[in-house]
Amino acid sequence: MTTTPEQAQFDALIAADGRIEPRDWMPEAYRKTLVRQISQHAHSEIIGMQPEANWISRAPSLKRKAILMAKVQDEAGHGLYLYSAAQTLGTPRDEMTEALIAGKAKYSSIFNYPTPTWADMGAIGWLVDGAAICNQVPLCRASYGPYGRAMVRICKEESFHQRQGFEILLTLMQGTDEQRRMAQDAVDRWYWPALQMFGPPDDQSPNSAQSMAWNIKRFTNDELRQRFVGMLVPQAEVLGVTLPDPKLRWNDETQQYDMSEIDWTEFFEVLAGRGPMNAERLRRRREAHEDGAWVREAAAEYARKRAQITEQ
Ligand code: FAQ
Repeated sequence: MTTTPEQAQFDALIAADGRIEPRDWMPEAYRKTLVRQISQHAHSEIIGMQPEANWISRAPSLKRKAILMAKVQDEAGHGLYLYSAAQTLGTPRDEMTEALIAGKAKYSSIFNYPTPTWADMGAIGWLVDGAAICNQVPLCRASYGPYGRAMVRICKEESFHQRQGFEILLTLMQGTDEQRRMAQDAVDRWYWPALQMFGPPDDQSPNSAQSMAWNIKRFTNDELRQRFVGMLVPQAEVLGVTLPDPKLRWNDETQQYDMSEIDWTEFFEVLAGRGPMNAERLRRRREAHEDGAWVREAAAEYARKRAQITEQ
């Protein structure tokens, strides 16, 4: 196959670690993979509002409530920047939303677990936002300009989210025996799903090699998972919680953490829509979309009238 001048220019830009912008020529497969990843990421932020929204009305103090509300609003904002980034690739937002509510689009497995206690707010901030940061900081250097730039702001906000989760757990760990048990129980339930956020193991990750060649992903799923565990170990010591893996220890020879086998059957079940909360998350999302129909109609009508006025 002969290389076209556009393809050669694209390849040269990628080789020089440059940025691809919306009006630049790009291979269709590059565009498709970006729409896939960015839209899944946007859906995750939007669905990801639900597990924490569950606790806004029951937060233990006014201050906690204000912080949690701000965090959940941040997630909505992240979803919006990401949908905007995906739209620059030519896929309309409506199309992405339709795919989500029809149950055809993927979103992160992590948001299909329930949040039965207040300590879950701590565990989500510490572990889920912690994993999100670990995975997303390298995405600030993604070769697609609008995605990389959106990630910079998102990562700053995620890092505040992670600290607030850590602080919730620290407060509980300094409390009564019951509060400490509640914190440990939440860590036990969120630890393994948080490790699964990084995606399947490298030998079962069909997209990694190409995404790395295009400088979208900078590290493999397993590399980032290892980095995350390395980040958690000293923080767990400060908190006084135990990471629920009896085999977890540093291996001097391999220069990485040994750990138990992750339950990939559970992961693939969740991806297939059979996790504990998949049906509920989609039902709620559909309902919110339907409830918002009048807002979309009113906004469209307002825009139509404004356009008429400016035409006159
Ligand atoms: N869940 O070949 P790979 C957040 C899918 S953070 C569901 O390795 P890739 C913040 C994958 O899409 C969470 N599906 O794929 C927050 C692919 O399916 P496809 C969101 C998963 O793309 C915190 C297939 O498996 N973060 O929202 C998962 O190279 C607190 C094969 O996998 C991002 O989206 C999974 N865990 O690597 C919000 C980050 N893992 O499309 C609220 C950006 C894999 O071929 C509260 N995304 N799959 O049908 C990425 O970095 C990558 O897309 C990976 C997957 C690493 C997720």
